[in-house]
Amino acid sequence: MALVLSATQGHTGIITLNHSEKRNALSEALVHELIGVLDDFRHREIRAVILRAQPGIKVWSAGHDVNELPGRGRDPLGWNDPLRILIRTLQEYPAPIIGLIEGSVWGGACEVAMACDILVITPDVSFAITPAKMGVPYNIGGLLTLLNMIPLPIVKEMLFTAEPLPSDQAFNLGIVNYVKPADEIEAFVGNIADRIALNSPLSIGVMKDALRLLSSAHAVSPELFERIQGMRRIVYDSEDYQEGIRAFREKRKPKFPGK
Ligand code: KGA
Repeated sequence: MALVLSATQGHTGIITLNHSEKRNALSEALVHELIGVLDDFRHREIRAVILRAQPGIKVWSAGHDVNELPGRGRDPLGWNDPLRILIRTLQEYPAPIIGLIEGSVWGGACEVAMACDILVITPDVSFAITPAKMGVPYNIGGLLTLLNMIPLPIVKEMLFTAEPLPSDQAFNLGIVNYVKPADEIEAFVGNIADRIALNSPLSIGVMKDALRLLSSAHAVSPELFERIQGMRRIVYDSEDYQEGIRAFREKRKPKFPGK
């Protein structure tokens, strides 16, 4: 069974996450298929991509596949981690990606949403960024993706509480472009894609890339980078990290010793 479905309508490509049994967790296999579809769309010069889950779904994506997080002592979100590869692919994709979101969005899937260019959601959507529930030190690039989309006090609250941010707050803060009822969202998003497809793909592609480069133009010195990596290492070497993953696998609440 395909973990990801794809279709095209004119210049628009549609990607549907299709692994609801595992709540569309971003496993290596699912990410691999998703990137394969984007490669195909790129060759076919698709001008706008819609990234969605199955209509009416309760969980848009449960985030990183927790069962694929490495054991203690290895960076859980290193450069070649599937989530990291997916985020870079979305950000570097040469045409706009519109996130059509229904249901709850968890952990790394929130970053996937934030890596989309335009977000349209239904009223039932919530975004919960949950590394603190897992003892995971989120990575530098990932924090920057979030910071580019979410105001700092809200990012802090989301990261520290790991609790869901509801759709109305996401809209009021400008994190998402539109909130639409479930029975209207598909036509609404299709219409945005059609309007984008009428414009110059070259102009749009260059502006998307320029915006990506400008918004990632933070001055991170090698010393600062290494310092943050060193701080992160303390976390993924910790008992908290082991306990977080163990608790998920045992389907219970974690008890973090804080060391
Ligand atoms: N990774 C792997 N498997 C997952 C998963 C995940 N993130 N989320 C759900 N599953 C599996 C789960 O183990 C179960 O498998 C099935 O999907 C249905 O889940 O049937 P199995 O083999 O037991 P469940 O929990 O029964 O579904 P539910 O009751 O509908 O609840 C849905 C939610 C999404 C609320 C629940 O599954 C959940 O809390 N999942 C974890 C959400 C989360 O915190 N994700 C963050 C992952 O970490 C992450 O992205 C990082 C790296 N991070 O934040 O730093």
